[in-house]
Amino acid sequence: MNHNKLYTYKGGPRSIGILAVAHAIKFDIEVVETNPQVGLSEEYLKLNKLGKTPTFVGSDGTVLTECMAIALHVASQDPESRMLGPTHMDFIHIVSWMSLCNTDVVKRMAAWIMPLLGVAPYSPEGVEMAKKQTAQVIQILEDHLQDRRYLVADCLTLADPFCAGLVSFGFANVFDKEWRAHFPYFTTWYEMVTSLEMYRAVIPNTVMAETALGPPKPSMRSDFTVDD
Ligand SMILES: N[C@@H](CCC(=O)N[C@@H](CS)C(=O)NCC(=O)O)C(=O)O
Repeated sequence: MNHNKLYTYKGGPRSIGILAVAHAIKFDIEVVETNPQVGLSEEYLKLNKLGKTPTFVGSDGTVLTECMAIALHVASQDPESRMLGPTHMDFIHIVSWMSLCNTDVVKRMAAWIMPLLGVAPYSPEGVEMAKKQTAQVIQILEDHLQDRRYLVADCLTLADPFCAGLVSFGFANVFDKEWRAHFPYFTTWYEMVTSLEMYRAVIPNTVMAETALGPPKPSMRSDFTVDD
């Protein structure tokens, strides 16, 4: 029998929300360890022509790339679940938050973090600029979460684990204690989502940086192949 499969790597920020929702609605997905940084098979490149992760292959042969599409597909497997929001407009807002986090938030965070990890060219000005731009986009979430527990409606939806998974990369590397003090509502929301059973089933221990990554050592510089 064919299983649903998700090709991704351990802790991949774009896959956490997908796997958390699958767990919540008891939709079985086998994770196939696939890491573009380690190398990809010819077979995988036929599924995902850009050589990115995640990729979903359903038990019925459905192939999906793009984490948002995969997450929405998985969440819709249980029509009783409210993961896609109680109303149609809530659903639209869920997609809106997912898109903001998967594009502007991830890109700005990556421009801050990747040079510090030595996997993108480093310049102090570039990192400083990316740090400011990250703060600007996270401020949108901070303002929104000031009087809300969840991103959309008055209940947990796909937007919460999906967006928390995406920003986990920031919390683990650069959103340190001092940074978090400027974004208390956003941080409280993140702590709430990452402590949910559905999230912990995927990431049992969430890492919060005590101090942000510093400039890379010369020995960390590589041949810069990673996008974000
Ligand atoms: N548009 C794709 C982007 C996927 C993506 O960039 N994934 C990253 C991992 S989170 C990747 O595969 N990076 C490897 C590379 O760019 O070489 C999506 O939203 O799923």
